[in-house]
Amino acid sequence: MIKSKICEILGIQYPVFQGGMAWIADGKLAAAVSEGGGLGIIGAGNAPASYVREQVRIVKSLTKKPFGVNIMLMSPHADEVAAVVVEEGVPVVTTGAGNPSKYMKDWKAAGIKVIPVVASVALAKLMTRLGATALIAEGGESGGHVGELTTIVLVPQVCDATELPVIAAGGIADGRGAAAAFMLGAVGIQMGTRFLSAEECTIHPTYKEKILKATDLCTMVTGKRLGHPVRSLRTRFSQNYAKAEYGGMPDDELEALATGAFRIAVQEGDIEKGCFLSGQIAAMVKKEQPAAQIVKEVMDEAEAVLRRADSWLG
Ligand code: TUI
Repeated sequence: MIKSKICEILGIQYPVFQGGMAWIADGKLAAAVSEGGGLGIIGAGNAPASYVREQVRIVKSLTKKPFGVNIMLMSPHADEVAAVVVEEGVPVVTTGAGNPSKYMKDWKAAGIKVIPVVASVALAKLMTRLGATALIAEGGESGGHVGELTTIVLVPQVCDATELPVIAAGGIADGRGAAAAFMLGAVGIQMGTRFLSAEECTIHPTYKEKILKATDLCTMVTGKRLGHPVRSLRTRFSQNYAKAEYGGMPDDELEALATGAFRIAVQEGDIEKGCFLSGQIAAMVKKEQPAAQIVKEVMDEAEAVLRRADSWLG
């Protein structure tokens, strides 16, 4: 069984994180992943602090194992959510879509293990200096908010820039991807898109079906003009958005077009108004299964891949 230092640090069985996907990763999904031996993570997204508190209490009622909360730093509620994780004694906090420097001191004082997502070497170095527990290096193959660099380019550079354990994310959905991440120097992986197919993931059936039927060129990136590039499934919504983006629609109208679109996809499955966030790897997500089975299957497969690789050496 694959074990790494992140397992010891966090008290988990498998070095597998479930991405804290906004509107998707609720207490039920996070608890299922944690019960399966990985690290389940609640996605705070743009939700108010009361929602996050409620989801934290759900996880605590379903598992005694460690779990995390992802704080989306562009959220208008980020400050309140940052306080809730302290009040609720959340063991692990991950952050995304920004720089969490201003919260680090309080989180560390509360004994929280802080694991920021970084998309550049500069942020990796800053987070190392500020006392992060580990880093998630997320490449632009991922769904949602994306940085510039790919996983295969970002992960080794982040590993060289820090002494901290590095978790690889972006474009990983099976044991081959996990094995490749370990070869790049990572000690764990984070998957988002693969967990969209979990039985405990309660997204709208249309969303799940779209992921299970996705093909290689199914995703696209929109939102670059406003400085918030987002990867999602290529739908009428995303194509219309791209047309508006490059057709000179004013900024405020463009922003209004996207408002609420993630939530609409998740809860209503509306293909006209919803933005279905997805990583590029969706095409390799082929079946619905329990979250715990996903965690085990990916790590068993990674182990088999690494053993096979050894035999290449003659
Ligand atoms: O955060 C994500 N993925 C997300 S967040 C999200 S919700 C959203 N809402 C409105 C606009 C945009 C997104 C949907 N998906 N992944 C983690 C991630 N963080 N990927 C890349 C980054 C990142 C990028 C730049 C982190 C830090 C950064 O630089 C910050 C700085 O100031 O240096």
